[in-house]
Amino acid sequence: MRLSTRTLIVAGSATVVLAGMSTVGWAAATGGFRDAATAPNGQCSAPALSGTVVDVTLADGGAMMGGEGGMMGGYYAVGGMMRVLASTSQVAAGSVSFRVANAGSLVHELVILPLPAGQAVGERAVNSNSSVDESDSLAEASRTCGAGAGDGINPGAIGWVTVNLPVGNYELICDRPGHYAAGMFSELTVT
Ligand SMILES: [Cu+2]
Repeated sequence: MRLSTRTLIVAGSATVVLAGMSTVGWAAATGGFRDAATAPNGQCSAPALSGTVVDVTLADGGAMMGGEGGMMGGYYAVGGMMRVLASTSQVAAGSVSFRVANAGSLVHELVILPLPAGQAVGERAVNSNSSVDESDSLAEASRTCGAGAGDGINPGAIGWVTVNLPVGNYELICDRPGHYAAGMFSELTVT
């Protein structure tokens, strides 16, 4: 029951992506979060979050491949379906809360990294673990139905984190092995 509900929602979202929506605003435009605080399958909700709230959807196109199970190569082969989709690309400096929904079929996470001057998103070096250097991470949302760092956000669940962001450019990434290289990054400008 739970699985089928999530699959339906994710499949609908994937269709919107295929239709060519820009990544920014996708979640808001589709109402992908329903009441904007509940996980895609309703398995958990975020508490009231302080500061500016940014909704982030983590997508892998997995639903298009039939949902659960393996097929990692398949997901990548779908082409550009592994994404970090934020409800906005610009926020004011100060307290910012990220409410992160995993709409895919794989475990994901959100890590907030400063974007070095002169570097574009997606350009970080990938190490031998198929991950990137997170040593300058400001915060991450990687806990299923919880705040802050954990073991990853399960499919259909949400996580959240609140962080004080100074003016600057940031990169929102998923650093599960291979996911950054597969396209899970997005730029956030703090003004
Ligand atoms: Cu990921």
